[in-house]
Amino acid sequence: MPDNGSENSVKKNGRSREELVRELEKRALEIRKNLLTLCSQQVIHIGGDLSVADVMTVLWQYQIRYDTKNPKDESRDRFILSKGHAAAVTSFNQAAIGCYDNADIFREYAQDNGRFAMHSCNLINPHVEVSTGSLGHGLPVAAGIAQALKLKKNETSRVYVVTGDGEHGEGSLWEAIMNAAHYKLGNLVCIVDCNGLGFDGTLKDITGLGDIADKYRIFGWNVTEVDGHEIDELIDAFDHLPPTSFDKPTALICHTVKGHGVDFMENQVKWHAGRLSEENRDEAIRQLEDAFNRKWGGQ
Ligand SMILES: Cc1ncc(C[n+]2csc(CCOP(=O)(O)OP(=O)(O)O)c2C)c(N)n1
Repeated sequence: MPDNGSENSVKKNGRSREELVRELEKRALEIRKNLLTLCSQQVIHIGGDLSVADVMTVLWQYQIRYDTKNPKDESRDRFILSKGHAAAVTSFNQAAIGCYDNADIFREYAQDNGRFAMHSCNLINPHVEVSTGSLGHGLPVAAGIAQALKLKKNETSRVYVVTGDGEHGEGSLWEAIMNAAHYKLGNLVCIVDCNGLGFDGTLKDITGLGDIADKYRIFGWNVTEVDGHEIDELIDAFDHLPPTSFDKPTALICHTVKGHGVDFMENQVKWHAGRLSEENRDEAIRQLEDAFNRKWGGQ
């Protein structure tokens, strides 16, 4: 299997760091444009898709070891979307590395027997490791898979799981956090999309979650904190993951903004999920393209 997944992944080979960052930012822009376009056709969880879009782009298009033609290859990395409502951003990233075409997603989303919906199902989509949507289950399942891989002496595969900070209101996550440390699951990487908002308010008001990085540390995890919209920091964090034989699981705490990149969506609870008018979609895409061109000068 290629080092970081399919032939459509972004490779370091021969690229300067700046070129690597630019390429991944360009790809994250494409992901956001696809999300906004889909959101003008269907209701999607746009806020939490946009907050985790940069993280998912680096994970899926740079980091993960996954053969799109052989999704059950034993040596693959496993990916579990614990915040299962971010299915759209996952599907578009998988499309970017060749699991399907974007057109399949636009055509099948929320249709009878379609492979794509608000939440993903592994019975109809072979690129979905575990069906999710009910919060609080993905991390416990991921910890179980990580433990099974260790028992099978699989030293190459990692288990990546993406959780929401609001999702940490589920007690089942904390049981898994405790157990993953106890069983020294160095092959487990829990990515936390810390956008500070849940379904209907700020986490400060809803759960009193406090400092999530400190909590993971106290539970015995290796913790890295990054700005979840800085591609450069994300590359670094993934490049420096400890080996799978490490004696602690890793939490990658990503500080993000819900609705990131679109001024009328940022930090707005009402954009947790919704549908965009065509006019607002065009305005949102214009904002994202302007920001990219301002930074990279239309290179
Ligand atoms: C067990 C369960 N309870 C409630 C919900 C409804 N729900 C969907 S998303 C969400 C908020 C999750 O917040 P967070 O994990 O921070 O996600 P994000 O803000 O990143 O979208 C809730 C309560 C659910 N999917 N599952």
